[in-house]
Amino acid sequence: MKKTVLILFALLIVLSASGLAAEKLSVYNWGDYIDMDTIRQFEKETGIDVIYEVYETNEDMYARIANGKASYDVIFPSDYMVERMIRENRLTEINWDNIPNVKNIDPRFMSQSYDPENKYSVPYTWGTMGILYNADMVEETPTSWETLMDERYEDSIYMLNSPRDTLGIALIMCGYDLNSTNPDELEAAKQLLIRQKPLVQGYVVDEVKDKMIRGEAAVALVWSGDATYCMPENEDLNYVVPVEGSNIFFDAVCIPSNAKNVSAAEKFIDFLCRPDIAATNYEYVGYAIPNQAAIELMGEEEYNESPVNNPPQEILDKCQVFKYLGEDTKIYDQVWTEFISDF
Ligand code: N2P
Repeated sequence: MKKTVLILFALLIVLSASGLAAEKLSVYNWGDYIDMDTIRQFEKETGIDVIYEVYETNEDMYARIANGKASYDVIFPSDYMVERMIRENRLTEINWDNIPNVKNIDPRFMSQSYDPENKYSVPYTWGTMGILYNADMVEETPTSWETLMDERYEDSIYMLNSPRDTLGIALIMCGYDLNSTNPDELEAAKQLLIRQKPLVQGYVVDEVKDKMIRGEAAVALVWSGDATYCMPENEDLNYVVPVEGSNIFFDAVCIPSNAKNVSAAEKFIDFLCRPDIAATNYEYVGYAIPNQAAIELMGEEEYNESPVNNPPQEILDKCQVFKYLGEDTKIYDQVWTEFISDF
């Protein structure tokens, strides 16, 4: 009896010691923004355990990092949020010697305005905002953001529960710049969203995909990659970037300044830049990718067949990137909280 207890004890100690020894990498990403097989393959190849958590918006991710309660090794901020986090010293400079696969990234996606010397971010995906519509449920093919105010779609519109995205589009609909910091213009955008309320079935983020696939609404404000994800699942679904112009976004991979395992983070980022990994990951995620070698691997022609991920230049020319607005971000926070809390 004594002996058995002792053996059990010894076993416990060995088990917990090996548990401690396993290297860990903590990844914080948008929902549905990586193929879980990509993670499993990374774990298998490196022996590193990935702890994976998801968020729905840049603002949620930022709040969690800024309040200091959590530390992550890898995050996926968008352009304006990269800019903000650089300015606030919240990101680690990337050691490019450890990311040799960056050579696969099309140089056009490097050194953009949000990280001009490309010190802190590795391009991951890009896309536009637009309208996902169900051709069977709309009266005519949408071409304008006005569709989102069309009374025929009462209770049949989904909007994004994301402050910059939804206020940005409302600003465009009012004829203003999507980076406006003018309080009167933001108030006008909020009033427009209040007028729109009876038409809106819900403010959602990741759930929009299943809802649109099931045909629960006629139209939805979405990010292009979510349209790519939905369209093969329901042949009535289609995507349009409205004529008034829209937002184009660039999402990146970064290492927060309080990361605990920078070397594993670099291994992970380099892995994501590998052409075979970027290609299979693209098949799942659906967002356009900056990885030229992966695109060639999949076949450029096939990749370019997606009208959602390859909008014509005249459409791209009408799209603008969100900028970090400094102190004026507070106006957005305030207007958005006022609006969404009594939706
Ligand atoms: C994926 C989130 C995409 C982020 N669910 C758009 N910037």
